[in-house]
Amino acid sequence: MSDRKRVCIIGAGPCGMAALRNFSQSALDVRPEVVCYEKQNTWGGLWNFTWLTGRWTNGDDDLRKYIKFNTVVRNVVYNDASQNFTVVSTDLKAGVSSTEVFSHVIVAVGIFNVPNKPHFDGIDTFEGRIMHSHDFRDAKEFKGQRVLVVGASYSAEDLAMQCLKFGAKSAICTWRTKPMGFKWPKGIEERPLLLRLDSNTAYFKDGSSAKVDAILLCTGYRYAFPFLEDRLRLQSGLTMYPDDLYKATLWLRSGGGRLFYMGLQDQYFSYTMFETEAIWTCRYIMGTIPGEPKSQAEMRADAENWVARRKELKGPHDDIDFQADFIADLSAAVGYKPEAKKVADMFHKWEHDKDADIVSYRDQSFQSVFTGTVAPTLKSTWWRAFDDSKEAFVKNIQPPDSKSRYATQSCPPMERH
Ligand code: NA7
Repeated sequence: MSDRKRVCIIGAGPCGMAALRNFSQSALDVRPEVVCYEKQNTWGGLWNFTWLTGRWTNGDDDLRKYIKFNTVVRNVVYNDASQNFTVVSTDLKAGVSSTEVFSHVIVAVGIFNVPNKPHFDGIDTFEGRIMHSHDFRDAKEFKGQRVLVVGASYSAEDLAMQCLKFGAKSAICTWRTKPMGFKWPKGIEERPLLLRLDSNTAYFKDGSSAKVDAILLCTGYRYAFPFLEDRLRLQSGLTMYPDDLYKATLWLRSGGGRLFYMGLQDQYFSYTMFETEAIWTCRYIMGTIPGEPKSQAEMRADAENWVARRKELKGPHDDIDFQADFIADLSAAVGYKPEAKKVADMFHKWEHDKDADIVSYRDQSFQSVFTGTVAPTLKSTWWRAFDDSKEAFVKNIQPPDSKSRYATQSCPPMERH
C-alpha cells in the first residue's frame, strides 16, 4: 500500500455523500483516495424515498465515480500490525466478492434500517395487519379501521394522526415509559403498555381492553453493523451521544483511531449534523484540524463529558440544546458556521407548537436563518390536505401577497371528517 491515505466509506446516504463531497472538494495534496460502497443501485439511502431530495442528488452527480453501487460490504477487520483495514465486499450484480485494504473506514449506513419489533403474547395469532412504521406508506389503507399504535415517540404521533386524518375509525397509542400527552383530536387516545392480544382484543396494563383491526409498531430501530468485527462494533443503543466515540464519530475502543461512524445520534438536526460531522471527519483524516489528533486520554475525557451531560437530559428541549451544542463544538473546530443555536430556536418553537396544538403544528411557517427566506404557507391546512404529491403541494402554496390564513383561521377544526 502506498503512503497515500485510502478511505472506505460504507453507505451513500446523506452522511456518506456529505463525506464524499467534502473529500472531493479538498486540496489535492491532502485528498485521500476514496471508495464508497453502496448496496442499493442509487444513492440517498432512506432519504431517496422523497421528492424533496431530488435537487440534492442531482447536484452531486460528479460523485458517482467514487461509488460502487450494488455492492455490499460483508466484512471489515482491523489489522493491528499494519494499522489498516481489510474490507471484503460483494458486487451483487456480478456475484463477485473482492478484498481491499484501506487506511481509514467511515461507517455511514444509517440507523433506521433494522426495525425494532417487540414481541407481545398473542401477536402471532392476531388476525389483522401488523406493520412497523418503517414500512408505512399510505394511511388510506387503514380507513375505517381501529388502529393500535405501539410506541410514544415521533413515529407514533405521526402515524396515529395520519391514520385518523385519512379516515381510520380510531387509534389507541400504547406507551411503555411515558405517554406523549398531546391534546389529541377526538378518535385518538393513549393507554399504558399493551400486555397481550387475544384474537383481535388488546389487553393493556391498566386492566382495560379494546378490539383492534390493525397494529402499527412505532417502536424504533436497532443499530446493525453485522459487517464489522466485534471490537469495532458500537455497543450502545440509540441515544443523543453514543458511548466510546470522540466527537460522536471516532471509535475509541479499537481500530487505531481510524474508524469513524457518522449520523448515529437520535436526530433533530439531521442534514446540518451530517454535514458538520462530514467536514470534521474528512478534515480529521486529512490531518487539517488544528490541535488534532489529541491523545487517547484527552479524547476519552472529552467523550465522557458529553456522555455525562447526555445522562442529565430530561426531554426534547434539553435534547435540542444538547445537539446544538454538539454541532457548535464540532463546527468551531473546523471553522464551519451552521448557526446551530439559531436553528435550535426553531426546533424549540416546533416542539411548543406541537404541545399547543397537535393538529396544526405542521402548518407553521419558518424563516431560514441562512437566506432569510420565509417558507410559504399553504392554502389548505395539513389536516385538510389529502394529496402528498409534489404537484398538489405546489398548487397548495399560498400566493405571497395574500393574507395568511392564520389571520382568519388561527385554530384548524378538530372534528373528524
Ligand atoms: P423512537 O424515537 O426510537 O421511539 C421508539 C418508541 O417505541 C419509544 O416510545 C419506545 O418507548 C417505544 N418502544 C420501543 N420498544 C418498545 C416495547 N417493547 N414496547 C413498547 N414500546 C416500545 O422511534 P421513532 O420511529 O418514533 O422515531 C425515529 C426517529 O425519528 C427518532 O430517532 C428521531 O430521530 C426522529 P420507550 O420510550 O423506550 O419506553
